[in-house]
Amino acid sequence: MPMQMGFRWYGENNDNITLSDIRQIPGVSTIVWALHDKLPGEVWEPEEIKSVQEQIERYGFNMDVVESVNVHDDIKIGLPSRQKYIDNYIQTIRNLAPFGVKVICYNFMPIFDWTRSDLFHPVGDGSTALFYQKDMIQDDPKSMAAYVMAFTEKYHMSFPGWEPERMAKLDELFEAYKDVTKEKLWENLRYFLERLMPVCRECDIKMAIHPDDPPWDIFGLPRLLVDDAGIDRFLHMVDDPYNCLTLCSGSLNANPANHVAELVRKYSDRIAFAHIRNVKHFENGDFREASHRDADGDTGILEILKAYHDCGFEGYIRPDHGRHLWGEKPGTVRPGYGLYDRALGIMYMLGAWEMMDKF
Ligand code: DNO
Repeated sequence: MPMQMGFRWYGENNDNITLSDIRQIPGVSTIVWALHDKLPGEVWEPEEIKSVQEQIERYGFNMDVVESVNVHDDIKIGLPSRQKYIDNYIQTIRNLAPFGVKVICYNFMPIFDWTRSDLFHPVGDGSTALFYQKDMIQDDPKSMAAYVMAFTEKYHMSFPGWEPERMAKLDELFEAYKDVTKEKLWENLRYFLERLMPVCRECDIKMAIHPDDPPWDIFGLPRLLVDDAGIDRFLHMVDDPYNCLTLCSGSLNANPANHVAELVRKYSDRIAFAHIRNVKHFENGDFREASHRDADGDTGILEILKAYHDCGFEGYIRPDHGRHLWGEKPGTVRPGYGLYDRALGIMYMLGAWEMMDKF
């Protein structure tokens, strides 16, 4: 079986892109989906999942990949109340299984998910892209959160991991995380996964952790999945074929010292889901997201695709963030998740892949 191409979709009334739009991109078989109105820790109910299934299957897609079932902070912090949230997570896994879900993408980043300082940064050719200005993301989490929340309010869209309900309690969250050292966070991750693994085996669902984006500590909060050593530790810590990776090339490559193609070759048997994103580095440590074409960034997209191909990768893959093109602007598009650049990315990836298949 070849690798399976996916496209992230935020759901009906939550995404300007429709399933009918996605249907017109050649080669897509999987909708990468989630119940975006669920807060971390809530159970996903079968009837809620079923209504998404009806929408997705009507267009001939499968719903094999969920991105994400987010993890409640109490699990990451290691509070006694984590037991309830782990039970809820397990119930969600059980509820997803009958719908054919095979992979759950999630992350274990404290407080914030992916972090950027500019969501619509001019690229120079008329398009815009996500941008990270290193000196703006040092010691002022509140202004960072205020920037994202202002966007959220103005355009009536919330981002997973940046739920307004959580951001409103930022002081409390920082206080709750204050004793969570890197080692404690590792321990809490291990505790969580060890409880999930028997259920994952029973349900045939892989847990695929997303690396930390960017791959370094921010605002004094520890981050774990940042490099080869972190990935190696993670996979050995819970050495189970259902404990897998979402290998996100762009997240990892924001640190130019990470060599993603080598990581693919080393860990291919534990990669359930591949995110392909290109990144352009600047000398001062800033970075901007780029088109998928190899030459447009510094991530080594072709080398990474070659590594997946050589390893006989049969998992799921999706274009990750793209630029905003052809009239896509704040209010009409989710930052990083426009239609056009991701569709171009798919064609680029499929072109490279089919060339390797045939010749
Ligand atoms: C950003 C995404 C992440 C990812 C989560 C997975 O666009 O790659 O937000 O979905 O970290 O839990």
